[in-house]
Parts: sequence; C-alpha cells; structure tokens
Amino acid sequence: MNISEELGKIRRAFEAATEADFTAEELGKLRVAYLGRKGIVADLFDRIRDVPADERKEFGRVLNELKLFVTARIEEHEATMRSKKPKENVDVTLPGIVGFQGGLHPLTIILNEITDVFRGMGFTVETGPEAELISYNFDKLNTPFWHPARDLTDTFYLDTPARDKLLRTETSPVQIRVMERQKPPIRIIAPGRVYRSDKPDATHSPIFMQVEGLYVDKGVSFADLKGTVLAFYRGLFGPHVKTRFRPHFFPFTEPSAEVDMTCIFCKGSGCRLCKQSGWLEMGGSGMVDPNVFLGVGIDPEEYSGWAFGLGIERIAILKFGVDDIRLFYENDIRFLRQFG
Ligand code: 2U9
Repeated sequence: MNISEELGKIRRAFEAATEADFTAEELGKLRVAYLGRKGIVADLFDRIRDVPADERKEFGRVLNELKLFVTARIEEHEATMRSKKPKENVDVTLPGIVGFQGGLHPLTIILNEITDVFRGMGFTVETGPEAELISYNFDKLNTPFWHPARDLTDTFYLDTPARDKLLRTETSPVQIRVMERQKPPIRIIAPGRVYRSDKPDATHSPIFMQVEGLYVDKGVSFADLKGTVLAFYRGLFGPHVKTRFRPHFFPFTEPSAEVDMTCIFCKGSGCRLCKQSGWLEMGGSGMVDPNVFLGVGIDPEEYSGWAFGLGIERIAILKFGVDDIRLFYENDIRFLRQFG
C-alpha cells in the first residue's frame, strides 16, 4: 500500500470512529491519537520526506485536508458535548445565602439597653475585678463576720497565698473602690459577672450578671431612689410599668427595700408568670448605710446616697421569654443565634 492509499484508509477509519457515540473521555483520547504531538497526523507529516518528490505536493495537499477534516470533526463533537451539559437553573432574583456572622450575646444586648437608660439619666459605667479582696466584698460593705453570705458553701474563696480573695458575690466592691478615690457627687452603675456557690437549676447559676447603681450627694433621699428606679424600669419595659418597694434588710443599706414591678404579661391583673400577684420581684435597694460611708471616708452627716442591685438574667428571661438561666452560659450556638 502506498502512502496515499494509507491516507485514505486513515481517513475512513477516523470517519468510522467518529460516527459512533462516545464519552468526553473517549473524545479526548481520539484528539490525542490523531492530533497529538506524537499522533497519527504528526507522524504522517514526518513521513513527507519518504514520498517521491513528484508526489510530494499532492500528498501534502491531501494530508492538510485530512488534518483540517479531523480537527473540524473533533471540534464539532466537542461543541455538541458542551451543549448537551445540563445548564444550571439559577434564579438570580432569590436572596443570597448569607452565612451566620456571629452576634451579640443576649445578656450583652440587655446590658447595653440598661446602660443606655442609665446613661440617659447622667450615670457613668464603672467596672472592677471579679477576683476581689474579701475585705471589699464583705467587710467594707458592713457584712458581719457571722453573715451566712460569707459561708464556704455560699461563696467561692480563692486559694491564693494570702487567702484574702474570693470571686465577688456582687458588684458592690466596685462602688467601694469608686467612693475611695472620688468625692461626691457620684452617680454610677456597676455591671458585671458575680459568683455564688449555687447548685445550677432553671433559676440558679453559679455565675450570673448584675447591675448595681449608686448615687451619693448632699440631700439624696429615698424619693430619688424611687423616682430613678421607676424611670429605669419604664425606660426598659415601657411607660405603663409601676413599681413598689417592700421593706427588707441588707447589711449595706438602711433602710432597705425589695423592688417589684407590675407584671409585664398581665400588666398587674394576675397571671401564671406573676403567680397571680400582678407583681414581679426585680431587685433590691436602699439608702447607703452610714457605716459603709465611714469606711470609705465619706461623712454621713454631710452626704447621703442610695444604691440598688438587680440581676440581668432576670430581665433577659422576661424580655426574650427564656425559661432556663443555664442557657445563657452553655454557649449552645442554636440558642445564641436566635438573638442579635
Ligand atoms: C454600696 C452600698 C450599697 C447594692 C444593693 C441590692 C440591694 C440587692 C440583689 C438584686 C438581685 C442582688 O442580683 S441580685 O441577686 N441586690 O438586692 N444590692 S442594695 O447596695 C450597695 C452597693 C454598694 C457601696
């Protein structure tokens, strides 16, 4: 068989091969076999020198034609294959998928609301250490040595060399520190984490958050306390809210009172949340005890002041309808991503 007959045979074989159905992979192999650097067509071009000189021109023409034919047929198949690929059905009007980018912790959201309301009334925010000196947590707050709050079973004492520290049980030491370094007038709130050795259940957590407030100046009265606390709860829960003060005892305030607010669900008519009383217990308060003033070098004859304290989780539970305080500390993302 001369080389021209061979060309014809190759063309017929290629035609037959491309008649059948094949996969993209097979088509790729065919391209390499015919048009590759060491493929059939390249080999034929190499063999031009073996063709007798007078046939060379005709051979070159037929070979070029074969190359164009093979290239066109393969590209045709490739184009058909591309057009057969299922098109993606994209609705460009749909909103994009936005990943969860994190957010504020529910207690932070509530704390921000609380500080906003107090800032609006001229209070500044103060903070202090969570690992606190025993003297600042109890002695300077007029808490007697026999007081049950000092018990090992109620308080986390720290194993420091001097054995003089604990995890603060309230943020009151912050106010002591401020009064020690600053003369009245003082108008501050002290938010932060506090620790009590409580067994965890739906309403108790060994770690929780408080906000305490302190106002000290000449002529500050219980009426100021009542007005400020009412304005605070109205700022947080709405103008319909009422408050009431029930006599109580705290070592650091005298007189002292617990603060109730009208139930935010039944507005005072009685429901399951408020145990039919119409009132919710919201915190404690009172006039700063003269002994506390004496301990920080403020003359109780010249100055008077009030203080209050409230739990932040209690407010978050009411505002967000959460039924278990432990959820705030478990960091379960399914819980947290419902907020902020
Ligand atoms: C100083 C003097 C007095 C802060 C006060 C309360 C009453 C109170 C509780 C509310 C719920 C703690 O989170 S809770 O368990 N707090 O009842 N706290 S008066 O009195 C102070 C603070 C600082 C120098």
